Amino acid sequence: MDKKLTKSTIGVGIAGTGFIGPAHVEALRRLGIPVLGLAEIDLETAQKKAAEMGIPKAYGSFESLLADPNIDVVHLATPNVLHYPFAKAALQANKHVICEKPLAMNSQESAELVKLAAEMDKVNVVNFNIRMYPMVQQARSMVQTGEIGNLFIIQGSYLQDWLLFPTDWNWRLEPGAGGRLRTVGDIGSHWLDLMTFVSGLKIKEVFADFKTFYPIRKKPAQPLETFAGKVLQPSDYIDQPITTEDYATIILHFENDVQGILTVSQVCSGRKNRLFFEINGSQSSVAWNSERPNELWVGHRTEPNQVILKDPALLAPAAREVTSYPGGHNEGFPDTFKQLYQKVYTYIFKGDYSQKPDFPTFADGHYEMLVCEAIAQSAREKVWVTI
Ligand code: SOE
Repeated sequence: MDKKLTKSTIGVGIAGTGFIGPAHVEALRRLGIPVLGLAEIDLETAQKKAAEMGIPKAYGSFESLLADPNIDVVHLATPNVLHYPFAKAALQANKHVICEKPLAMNSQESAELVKLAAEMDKVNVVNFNIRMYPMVQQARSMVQTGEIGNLFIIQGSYLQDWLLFPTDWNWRLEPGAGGRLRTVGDIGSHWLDLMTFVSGLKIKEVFADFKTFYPIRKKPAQPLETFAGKVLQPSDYIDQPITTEDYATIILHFENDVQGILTVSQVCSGRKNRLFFEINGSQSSVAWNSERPNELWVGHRTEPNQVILKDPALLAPAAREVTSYPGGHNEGFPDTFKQLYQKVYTYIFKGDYSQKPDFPTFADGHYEMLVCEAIAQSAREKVWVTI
């Protein structure tokens, strides 16, 4: 019989210590959930990272982390190519899994993970953290209560600039590590997940147009961590052909005849990490920008527009639930991880996995893979593709 999991008995392990792994660890600690062990590509790296992060156990391989009977939950924050094999092995080893997006390299793999998680009765999560911003939850509540009216248009963008220069390099540029889709898979997946979450509508069909502005980039001799290329001097580079997209615009047809349009890019100078959406309905509009996450714009036709500032006293119950601080005390990116794991671990500790989860699961990750594959096919064949 499985042991009863509580904050004092649970064993959490993590694989991946780049840009995002430490965000997982920090959020868990803020919730009073200790991280027991860390796996890296070899024991020396694991011991160094574990010492830096104050994690008691270091494993020189993912297999040795899984072999530890004290590990109950595994967080996967590795390059994308490892998500599927690691999630599969973790489920087979009877562990709960919290995986970074995208869940897998293709929809065959993600479908298999959905099935396996159900068979093993394990909690399965895809780290779509952006759902957990209070003002995102507020927008969703406003859609649900009818304040926006019948939805007409869902529009927006996700723009970054950290791959603007041909000397900018990261594993995400290489299809073997990051997948055949880059900008769409890396950041478009967040926007697409968010819009199906906020609107409650699935995407029926897509038409996509891609551009790779740099068909050749300069790859540094040394491996780099995400965003780190910005501070390096351009020296010792090798030419590397690029097949993944720097930019995409995608026309979307949602259920209920709702029209959508999304632009994603990693080469927009000045846009650091800006996810923007605007939803226009028959009553009003709502818009949000992740670089100003504590504000929600509400647009009206017959009265002045509003900007709602994050203040739990003024928010809908679902938004209040993911808010930790009073009005005027800003919450941001790291807080979304904390709020997501608060929901996930509450669910794990309750122990009844037949209940509907209130967080993104492998089923959501699989749906995202299907949407992304349709987008890739549309860009390739220049046709509308049905999901
Ligand atoms: C890099 O583009 C990246 O770190 C994504 O992988 C994340 O999901 C997003 O949070 C920020 O940018």
